[in-house]
Amino acid sequence: MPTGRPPHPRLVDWSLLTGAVLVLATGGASLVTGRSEDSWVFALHAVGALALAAVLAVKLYRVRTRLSRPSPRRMVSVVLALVVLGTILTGIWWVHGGTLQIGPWGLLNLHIGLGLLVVPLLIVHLAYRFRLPKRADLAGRRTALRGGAVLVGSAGIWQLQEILNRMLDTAGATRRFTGSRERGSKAGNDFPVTSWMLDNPDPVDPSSWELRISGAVDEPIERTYEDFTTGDEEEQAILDCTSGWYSEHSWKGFRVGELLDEVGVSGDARWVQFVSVTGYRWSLPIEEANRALLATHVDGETLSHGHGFPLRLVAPGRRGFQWVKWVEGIRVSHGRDLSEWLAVLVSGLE
Ligand code: HEM
Ligand SMILES: Nc1nc2c(c(=O)[nH]1)N[C@H]1C(S)=C(S)[C@@H](COP(=O)(O)O)O[C@H]1N2
Ligand SMILES: [Mo]
Repeated sequence: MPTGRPPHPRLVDWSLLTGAVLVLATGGASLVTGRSEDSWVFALHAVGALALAAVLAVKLYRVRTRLSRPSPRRMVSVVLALVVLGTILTGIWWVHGGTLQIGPWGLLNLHIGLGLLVVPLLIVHLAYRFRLPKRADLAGRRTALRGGAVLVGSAGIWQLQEILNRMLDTAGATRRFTGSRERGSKAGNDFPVTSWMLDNPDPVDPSSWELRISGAVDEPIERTYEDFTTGDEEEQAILDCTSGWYSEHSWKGFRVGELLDEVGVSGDARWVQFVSVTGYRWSLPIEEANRALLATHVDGETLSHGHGFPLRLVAPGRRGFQWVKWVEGIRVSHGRDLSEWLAVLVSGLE
C-alpha cells in the first residue's frame, strides 16, 4: 500500500462528501426494499460506510489541533463529526448483534435517526465550508492506488465481520441481508406488534366493519366481514420491519386481483392503495397489488387485533411498514397518491 505524503485536504473532504452521499442514499433506499435482488443496496451501504470511517479518521487527525479553539461554526463541525461517528458505531454495533432499548426505539432506530440527523448538519457544514475541487487534487496514480486500497480494505473488513459474527455466534450472525433479526416465525400471532408512531385504533368490530373498493373501478362496492370468512389463498412470506426484526409466516386470505376482477378495474389504472381505519395507507403498482394478499389468518390463526384484524395487506418483498393493517378501503387510481408518505408518518395524530 502506498504511504508517505498525506492526501490533499480537498481530496479527503471530497471523498468524505462522496461517501456520505452514497451511504445516506443507500441507507434511505434500504428502507423501502426487502427483495433479495436488492441486497446490493445493503452491501454498498456497509462497504461505503466502512470506507467513510477510514477517510473520516484521516480527516479528524488533520483537524485535531483545531478542535480546542471553539467557534459557532466549528461547533457545527464538531457536532457533525460526533453524529457521524455515532452513526458508524451504532451501525457496526448492530451488525455484531448489539441491542439497546430507548423507550419504543431500538438500536437500529437510533442508527437511522443519527444518520438522518447527518443531513441538516452536513448542509450547514457545507454552507460554511464548500470549496470546488481542483483536478490536480483528485487525479494521480497515488490517489487511485490509495482509493482502491481503502475500498478493497473495507470490502475485506465487511466480509471478516461475518466470519467473526459466526465464530462468536452473535445475534448478528443470523440476520437477513436487510440487517433484520428473526422473531417469532411460524408461531401464529405470537410475533412483535409494531405500529408506526401513533397508530393505535380500538379493536375493529366485525359486525360494523366494511371493505370499500373504489376509484377507477366500474362501480364502487362494499364487502362485509362475512364475505371474508372463506378466503383460502395461502402465501408464505416474510414481514421485515425497518426497526430490525423479521418474521416468516403462512398467511391466508384473498388475492387482491380476485377482488379487483369482481369489481372490474378501468384499463389504464396503475396503482392500488390500501387504506387503514386509521388513515394510514400505502399503494402498490397494480400488477404487484393483484398478486398481493389480503390476509385474515396467520399460520391458521385468525389475525389478532394487534396484527390487523379483520384484514391486513401481505406484500411479499416489501418492508413491514407497507403491510397496511386494519384495511377498510382499496382505492384504484391512475396516479400515485404521494400524501401517503406523510400519512404513514403522522397517522394516528388526532
Ligand atoms: C452518515 C450516515 C450513515 C452512516 C455513516 C452509516 C454507517 C453504517 C455502518 C458503519 C454500518 C455497519 C456496516 C458494517 O459494519 O457492515 C451500517 C449498517 C446499517 N445501516 Fe447505516 N449509516 C448511515 C445512515 C443510515 C441510514 C440513513 C439508514 C437507513 C435509513 C441506515 C441503515 C442501515 C442498516 C439497515 C444497516 C444494517 C446493515 C446490515 O445489518 O448488514 N444507515 N451503517
Ligand atoms: N394501519 C397501520 N398499518 C401498519 C402499521 C401502522 O402503524 N398502522 N405499522 C406498519 C409497520 S411499521 C409494520 S413493521 C407492520 C407490523 O405488523 P405487525 O404489528 O403485525 O407485526 O405493520 C405495518 N402496518
Ligand atoms: Mo415497521
